[in-house]
Amino acid sequence: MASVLIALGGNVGDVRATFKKAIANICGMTQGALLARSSDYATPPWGDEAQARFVNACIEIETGLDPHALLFTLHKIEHKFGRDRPKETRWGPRTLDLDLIAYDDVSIERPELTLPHPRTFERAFVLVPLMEIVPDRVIAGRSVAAALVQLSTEGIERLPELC
Ligand code: A4P
Ligand code: MG
Repeated sequence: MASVLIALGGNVGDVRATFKKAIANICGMTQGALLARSSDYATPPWGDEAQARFVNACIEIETGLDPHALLFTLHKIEHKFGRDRPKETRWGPRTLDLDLIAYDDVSIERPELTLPHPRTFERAFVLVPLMEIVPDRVIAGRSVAAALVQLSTEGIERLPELC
């Protein structure tokens, strides 16, 4: 079984409700166990700043699926929750984005799957939720905590738990 970190993001629709259902689907469709789930965070848009704020969260799961099968499953779940890739712009608005951040210590460099996710260390909206669940996890030679101190967390707000 592998320990996998997945980042969730979205800024279209009821994103927090989508996350709840998407996480249940991730566990069901990967036969995975949910080891940890961060809070949800409201975050300023990164990349393309002329769009609504995002909600972001991270989870850690344990799964027997290999990395490519796992990514394929995540894409199916994105689609199920309204993601329409052909109509999107890069870094633009979306209902649900599921990024594979790390899969054990596996390293892959292919366009369809790069592990660890190459933009992890540029993104406070990924590192802040990771800090809550796996602060000591080492990704590409750096701990989450050490990577986070290099970034501004301005505008990132932890959201209260949903009832
Ligand atoms: N791909 C390669 N490696 C991976 C991996 N480790 N995990 C490939 C997931 N996908 C991977 O993905 C494009 C292609 O990358 C896929 O076909 C997959 O095979 P995508 O999710 O459609 O790409 P993207 O969204 O255009 O780009 P990227 O760099 O993944 O960015 P994001 O994070 O997905 O960008 N601001 C805030 N605050 N919060 C956000 O969540 N998200 C985005 C979207 C922009 N700004 C944001 C947020
Ligand atoms: Mg993505």
